[in-house]
Amino acid sequence: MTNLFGVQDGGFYGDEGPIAACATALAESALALVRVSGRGCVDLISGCFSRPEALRGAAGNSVVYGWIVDGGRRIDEVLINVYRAPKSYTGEDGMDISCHGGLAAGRAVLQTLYKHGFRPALRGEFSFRSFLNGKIDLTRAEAVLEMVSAKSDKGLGRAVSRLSGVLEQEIRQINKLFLDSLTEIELLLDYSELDGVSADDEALPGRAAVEAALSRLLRLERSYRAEKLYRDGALAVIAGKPNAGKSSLFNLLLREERSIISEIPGTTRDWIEGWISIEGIPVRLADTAGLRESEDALERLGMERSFGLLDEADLVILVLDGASGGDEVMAAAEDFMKARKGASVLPVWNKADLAPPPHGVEHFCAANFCAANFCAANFCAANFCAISAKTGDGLNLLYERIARILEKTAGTAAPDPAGPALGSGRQKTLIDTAISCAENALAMHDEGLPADLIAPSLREAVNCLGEITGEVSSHDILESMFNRFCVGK
Ligand SMILES: Nc1nc2c(ncn2[C@@H]2O[C@H](COP(=O)(O)OP(=O)(O)OP(=O)(O)O)[C@@H](O)[C@H]2O)c(=O)[nH]1
Ligand SMILES: [Mg+2]
Repeated sequence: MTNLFGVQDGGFYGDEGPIAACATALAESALALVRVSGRGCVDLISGCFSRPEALRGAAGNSVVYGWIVDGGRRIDEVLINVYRAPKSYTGEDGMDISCHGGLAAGRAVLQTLYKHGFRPALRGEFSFRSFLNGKIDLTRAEAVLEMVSAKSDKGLGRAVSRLSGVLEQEIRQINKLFLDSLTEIELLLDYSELDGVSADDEALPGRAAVEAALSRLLRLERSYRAEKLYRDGALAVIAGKPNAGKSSLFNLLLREERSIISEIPGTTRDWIEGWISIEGIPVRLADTAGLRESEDALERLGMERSFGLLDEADLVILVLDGASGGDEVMAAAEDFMKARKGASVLPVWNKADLAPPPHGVEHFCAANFCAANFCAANFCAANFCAISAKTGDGLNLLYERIARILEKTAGTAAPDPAGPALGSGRQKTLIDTAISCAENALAMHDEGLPADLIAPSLREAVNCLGEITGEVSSHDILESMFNRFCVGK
């Protein structure tokens, strides 16, 4: 049979043949889950199951106990969840086989299934079948992918919102606005033909609908930066002079003794990094070598690497040694800000347990630095944050400041978590094109062009939105998308 991609073979996306894969990691664990789906899968498993009749007679959404067997040999003691089409993830008959965890058991069960007529599932093939059978649209399929790779609670929450169809509904509603406008244009054109009225004399039918669609598209487009921040995270680099307490702060934020801390200046050479979550934002945090004039070749190499990271940083956490005195701290901050103009910098007054910052340090900062006219955008917006990396005092304020600056840099302040938002670069590209189409249509109308010349732009917008949900999609786009899933999903 020819499958969806025109291939005369069972082993490709789009056929309905029986497939099997391990849905959990093949590693030491209590349980492993082997998932199967496709035409005839219940009969095939019955051929290697200790209680074939119980399995064949099992209703959908029921559990059957028994052994996977190969000839006379027992392979594993399992529980099988049976699903009957269309009430399953894929929309086909399917089963989830709970077997013993670990490398050997899952593999042995899979090998037995392959011997009995299953083929290994391709990446994302279960989700692909779910899409083909109309169980999920493409935005929901992408949300599945996001859930698997979510790094924080907020990232997960947003993926769940897309999985529940919030984005899909918004896209369909916007699409309807374009379609309403197109219907009105077509009516006008038909009417013009009949009555000899020129279409160019008329106002653009459904202009208000196109304007409403455009404003909703622009809202979606803006949502993407926030989504990217919560999904992919940001790079925050801890920098400052040697001995300022950078590694102490790094360890404190990471909650583990990862970096070496010592009173000897120049302790950290190579940069070290780890992931943390700050108010739901995944943050890749890096500790770097202290910045100073040095003759030591290794230390200089370390500093060069620090500079490389600073160039990439979304935020620099500039650690200043409060114990060195107010003038010294301000001079160090000023030097850094001058050297890194335009960077997003959060100055941190460390060692506040030894030397608390002067009263009203925020005002102090504004007075000194804005007047100096080099830090208006970043520095004063952030202000000093006083902490002690030794006692942990001031940490909550630091978390809050980091989150606000990252949100500000991403151009989003606390986006509505329940509202529709884009979740992938693919969706963003298509939304951008739909926006251009809507803008073109309105501009053409402003120039007085007739409705029949404007209609193609609106049709293109409709196509873009259809591609987002998957109503309009070429096979290679689908294949490349589902290829990014893990096997078993
Ligand atoms: N009292 C006090 N001591 C601190 C604080 N933060 C760091 N220290 C001490 O300052 C010294 C230097 O700390 P590190 O964290 O190694 O400093 P660093 O900036 O990473 O130094 P380099 O890696 O050499 O660039 C250590 O002796 C720390 O215990 C603080 O908030 N209070
Ligand atoms: Mg260090």
